[in-house]
Amino acid sequence: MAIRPILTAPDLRLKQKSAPVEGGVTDEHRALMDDMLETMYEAPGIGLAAIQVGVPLRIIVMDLAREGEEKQPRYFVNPEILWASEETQPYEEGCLSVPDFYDEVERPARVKLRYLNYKGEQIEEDAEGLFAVCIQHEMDHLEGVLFIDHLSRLKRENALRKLKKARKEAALQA
Ligand code: K2U
Ligand code: ZN
Repeated sequence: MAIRPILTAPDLRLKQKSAPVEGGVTDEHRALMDDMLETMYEAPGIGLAAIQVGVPLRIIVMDLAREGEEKQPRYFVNPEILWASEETQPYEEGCLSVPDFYDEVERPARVKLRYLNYKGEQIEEDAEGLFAVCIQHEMDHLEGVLFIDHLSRLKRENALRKLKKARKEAALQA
């Protein structure tokens, strides 16, 4: 397993639409998911999409276990939302690709998912609460959408300006 670099905005690769995994889940995909999970734990985060480590495939990993709880890794290949509730819920989101910026995003409170798991088996599952928030946040990544794209233009431009300033200062100190 290996920790991979996480792309940060405004890297244009994050705006790509990721391609479906064709022909089933292979050992190569599983090795990628193992690396993604190790990268996510180290960040730390609770979810990660393959595009965030530069791989434009429809693959997501997640672990919603709390601090001190046993790890509960989850794997989602070619995830689809079959149904979403009209009821929405706000959540203060962050993103490993938009560091140090948090803001409230409104999303459907409950969704019905269909995806392939680590073994390549087809699963249908209902999600609510933080699971619903996280899977929708990660599925946005598969469409090239960041959570700041759901905010006002002023808030989005403010976030990107802060990121560009931080990147310039880091380059000067390197
Ligand atoms: O996509 C990512 O960058 C992973 C996010 C997932 C996430 C975003 C918003 C809401 C829930 C999950 C990172 O895990 S951001 C860090 C984080 C950690 C705990 C709770 C919320 C966000
Ligand atoms: Zn994110």
